[in-house]
Amino acid sequence: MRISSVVLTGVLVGVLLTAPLMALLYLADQVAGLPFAPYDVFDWLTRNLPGDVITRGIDAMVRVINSLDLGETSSAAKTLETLSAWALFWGGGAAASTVFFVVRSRIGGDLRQWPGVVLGAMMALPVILISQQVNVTAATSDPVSAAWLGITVLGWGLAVDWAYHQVIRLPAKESAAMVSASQEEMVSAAQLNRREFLIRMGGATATLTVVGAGLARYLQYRDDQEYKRLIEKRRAAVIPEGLPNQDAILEPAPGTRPEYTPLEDHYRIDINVRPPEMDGSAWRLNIGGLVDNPLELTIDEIRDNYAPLNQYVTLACISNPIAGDLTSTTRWTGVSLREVLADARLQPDAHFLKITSEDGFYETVALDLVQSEPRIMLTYAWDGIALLPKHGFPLRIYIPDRYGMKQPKWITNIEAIAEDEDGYWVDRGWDKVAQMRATTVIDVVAADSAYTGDDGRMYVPIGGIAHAGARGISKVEVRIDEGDWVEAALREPLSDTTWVVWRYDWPFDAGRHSFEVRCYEGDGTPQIAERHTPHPSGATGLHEATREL
Ligand SMILES: Nc1nc2c(c(=O)[nH]1)N[C@H]1C(S)=C(S)[C@@H](COP(=O)(O)O)O[C@H]1N2
Ligand SMILES: [Mo]
Repeated sequence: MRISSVVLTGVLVGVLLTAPLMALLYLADQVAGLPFAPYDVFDWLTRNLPGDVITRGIDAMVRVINSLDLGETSSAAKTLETLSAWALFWGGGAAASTVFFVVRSRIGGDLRQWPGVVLGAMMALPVILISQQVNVTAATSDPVSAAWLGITVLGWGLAVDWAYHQVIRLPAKESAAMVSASQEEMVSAAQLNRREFLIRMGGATATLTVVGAGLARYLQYRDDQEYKRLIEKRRAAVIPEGLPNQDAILEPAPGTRPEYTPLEDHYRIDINVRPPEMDGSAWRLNIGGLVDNPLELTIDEIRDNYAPLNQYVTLACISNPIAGDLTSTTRWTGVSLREVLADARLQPDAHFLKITSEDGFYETVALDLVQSEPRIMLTYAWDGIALLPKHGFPLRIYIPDRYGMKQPKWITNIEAIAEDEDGYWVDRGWDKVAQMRATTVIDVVAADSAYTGDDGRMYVPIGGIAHAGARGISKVEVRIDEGDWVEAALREPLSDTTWVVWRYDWPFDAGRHSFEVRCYEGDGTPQIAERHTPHPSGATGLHEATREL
């Protein structure tokens, strides 16, 4: 058989056999919480690639999402990552099978199943090691997870070897037996056998894949629906009191984003294709290091032994571009970190806290900051209900005025240390402090809501938000067609750490117009007007919009 046919057959067999392997892993993951290796492998790669490669990858992804209009950035990004993870594993399987076909055809000889075992083991070993190191998708114990991946990937290796024998070796034997047949007849008979075999194998593996993946997908869908119902029921029971600024006078311009983000619309950014599996009842918060009284707290102990704090918070990702959608507002509930630390009794040489998460994420926060900022909070609820898995169940931290990258979710450990250390994204080239930049956005030029004022003129409400971390907003100004800056009206915000809704009623003038907006922080500091990319310290620049009216 020619080398090109060997390669092609290797690719095809790899594609056909890796698909049902992934379907089987996915099904077992849904049914029994066994590890889903494709996500683990992808997450491992993104954790270990150099920071600038990752940053460029994220940039490119965000640009694709925006230019193709794929909807809300963070959920579109997760969908793309999910597809990439499946594609990567599939491609990896096909590549390994191809190499196997080529090498196997060179070795020759009758080695029985050994080559399959070797292939399976060579693939299983890294997959097991990676999956256990990342340890994000499995709810099962390490030995069970390892055994499961070992058996399935080994089985896959044997199947590839078996297919090799069927396709490459057997037709040769059969045709050798056909003594009376001509050379061409033997070749075409072998090709026919091969084709028939591959078609049959394709049919069988496609069926397995569709049935397995379909069943798993259905199970996940059923879980999701049940979960949604649960969330709705619990939320209705927990936030009865209405929003703190419900008496605010200024009405947002119609079309301004919701001031309080519906929880299901809150952006999500983290280093995992899927949130890590957390067992709420087995989970403990370990507080150790330079403390006299190390603590191991259950989530109930955190909730019951300390006074609850409720804070309305606008969180933003440092990757959020000007006017991007990686920022949202909800109500955070938790306990003051300072109070919990008092019980752990910090030693005098403790100056920093190193926070570590289930997914391997980590950050360090200065104790000076923690001691002077009672709003720093170990958070266990958002929007009145326990944190959703994707938002950090069971525990995350809140640090006012900092971008999301400084605020770990799925916290498992807090260690008091003497020296400062860099966090996950700082190690990958992002700003060490990551203080939120002041930003203003035009959400809407509400031409549909034009009205006639008392002066007989037509007005068009323009509106949006302004945010400067925990530093407040003292003024927002709007400029039309590069004219004079005019002051907008501000709505009383939900809190002094949330965004502020602004509105300017513009004396309408038909035609094409440009609109710009800028804000001033609480102490009068103007928003930075110079344009800069989100990397490495958060985007700066003024939002401009052009509208034909
Ligand atoms: N453990 C963990 N915590 C994390 C991250 C992560 O990848 N892992 N990402 C951070 C980043 S970059 C952001 S912007 C916020 C986003 O929080 P959200 O997804 O709940 O909106 O989580 C932060 N906390
Ligand atoms: Mo982020």
